Amino acid sequence: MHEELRTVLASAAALALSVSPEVAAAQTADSTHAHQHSAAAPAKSPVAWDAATKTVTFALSAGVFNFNGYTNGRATLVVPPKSNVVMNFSQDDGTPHSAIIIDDKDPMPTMAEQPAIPRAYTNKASEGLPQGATDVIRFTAPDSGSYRIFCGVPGHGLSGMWIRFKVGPAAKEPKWETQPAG
Ligand SMILES: [Cu+2]
Repeated sequence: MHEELRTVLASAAALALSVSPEVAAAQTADSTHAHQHSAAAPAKSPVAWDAATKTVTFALSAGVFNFNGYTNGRATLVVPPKSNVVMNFSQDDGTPHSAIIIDDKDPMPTMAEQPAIPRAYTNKASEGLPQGATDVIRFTAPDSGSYRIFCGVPGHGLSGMWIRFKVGPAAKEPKWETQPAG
């Protein structure tokens, strides 16, 4: 091996060594912080209600194969009949994810098919949106019904990436109900 090449390789290796531990430490610090934050401050409600316009605004975050930290139907968004639903979707995970409203029934589909409510899905419902992407889902709630907010990327919903969406015939305002993982 030429001496010059050897030197270049050695400094490349040194650079890699000098950078990686910092990056690793930063990532560890970030994830530690995120865990402490969610443990210390149980999520404030992601739902807001404007009674004058009957509008439900819901912050829907795609996490690591979960929505707002919940999987397998352990969180439910309940909305009043005929309310205007605005879901602000944010894709906060490194794996592509999407959201689509499907019927509350088993067996679930493998991936996104037709939404159970017209227009109730994100862009790229089957392919998934990349990390950092946002989308707004807008639709009018029906009179009643039980649904699931499901990730349409193949296999994600079946692996647990879904929560519940219900139209409560007697609901006067939206509610966000959660249960512990188990
Ligand atoms: Cu997904």
